[in-house]
Amino acid sequence: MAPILYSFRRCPYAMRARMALWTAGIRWQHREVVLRDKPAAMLEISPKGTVPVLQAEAVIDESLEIMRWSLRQSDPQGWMERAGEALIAHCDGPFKLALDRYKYDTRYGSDREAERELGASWLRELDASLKNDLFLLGDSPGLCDVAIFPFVRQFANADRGWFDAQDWPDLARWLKGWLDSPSFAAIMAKHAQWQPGDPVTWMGES
Ligand SMILES: N[C@@H](CCC(=O)N[C@@H](CS)C(=O)NCC(=O)O)C(=O)O
Repeated sequence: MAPILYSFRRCPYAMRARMALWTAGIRWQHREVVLRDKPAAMLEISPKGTVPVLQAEAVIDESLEIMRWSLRQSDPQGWMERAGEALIAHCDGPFKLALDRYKYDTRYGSDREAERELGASWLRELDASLKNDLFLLGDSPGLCDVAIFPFVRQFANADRGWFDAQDWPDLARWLKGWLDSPSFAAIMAKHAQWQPGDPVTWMGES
């Protein structure tokens, strides 16, 4: 049976999972989730209640694991050869923390500009490394590029004017490359909320 993916369009974790499924050429049954109204079928297999959740031969409810599972099926661009685990750990740890505290400063009672600077200081490091290479770990994309760009997108969108005014041309070029890519356009297709009994929404290549 084709795997089932519980996903939310704007979630950066779900984006990275869909990018990997798509690039691996996997065909999946797409179930669009609304976070305030999570389907019982998803909570039954993954009670922690985060997206993405992939139901394949086993249940995988961590985005990086879904990426690795997809790339074990097929890794046509050799993403696993440039995994960049340390970069991903920084993205998912300190950068995500600063991103949330920048974007939702009223909710966290945080200092918006200080948090933005914490995130930006790492982005300046990425920009410096992108001066030598087209991608974060060389001239071809790796797991880390795909795992990280959805979070940089979110950071950029928090204040697009400010982001665009920064002097990080190689970071901006790298982000734009991902956002303009056919794979990103494909995985950002809009779907109505999934309801039990709906006809299957197929995504990915057959
Ligand atoms: N570590 C998880 C994090 C996933 C996550 O936090 N997803 C968010 C949406 S972007 C979520 O589902 N939050 C639960 C909620 O908002 O109820 C992963 O990598 O898959």
